[in-house]
Amino acid sequence: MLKAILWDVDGTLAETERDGHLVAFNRAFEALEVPWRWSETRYGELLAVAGGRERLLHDMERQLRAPPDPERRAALAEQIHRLKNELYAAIVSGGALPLRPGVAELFDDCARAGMRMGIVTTTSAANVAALLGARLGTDWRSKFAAVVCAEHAPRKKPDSQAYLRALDTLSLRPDEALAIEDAPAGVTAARAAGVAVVVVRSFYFATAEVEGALAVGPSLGRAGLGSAAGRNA
Ligand code: XBP
Repeated sequence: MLKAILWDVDGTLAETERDGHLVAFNRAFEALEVPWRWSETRYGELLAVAGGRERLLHDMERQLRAPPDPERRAALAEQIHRLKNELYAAIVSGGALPLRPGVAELFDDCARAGMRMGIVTTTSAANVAALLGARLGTDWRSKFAAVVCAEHAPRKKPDSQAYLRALDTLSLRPDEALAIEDAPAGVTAARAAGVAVVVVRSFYFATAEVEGALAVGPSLGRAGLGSAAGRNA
């Protein structure tokens, strides 16, 4: 029996990657006079690496103008990432990132039905608080029975750690939860924890190959009904 919905954050609740993190990364590069920018396309490639700081370090391996010394690179990645998160918080608190279609409705349906909800993400607790505080108000945390972020599960998706942690917090068996994800790494993470997954395609993973999902659809909105499992449409 289904007892909880486990929500991924970035790309699933809102288009945070394209409209939030990418914009904030480029603003941070500019503010810190870092001599490169990320295009929408390049950021899409970099999303194969989970975690903003890890993504920066990965990109620096091919940036000719990145510091050659590993320690200086790590320090620069740290500095950019910290500022990126401040700028991201400013973007979301400014109201620029609406929830995707159907998300608020499903939050309400779950509340009415007494269905518990959890957040399972590889982004930081501060980024989750910024987004959900802006969209749901200051008592957003009370709507979720578990909130698992990068700080609680440092082994990022596709590792199953965040999902296992959420199941543990909720005292649930994997077959009592359903994950909602947008990215293949998230699907792998949920499946590795034994949790079934529904995929709502986001901007960056619109055509990505997805394996093992229960259903794949364009959004949770009523106008766009999901396809049956395996069709990947
Ligand atoms: C998405 C991520 C994150 C964000 C950026 O996580 O991989 O790294 O892109 O956030 P999820 P940080 O899909 O699990 O929500 O800069 O805090 O890593």
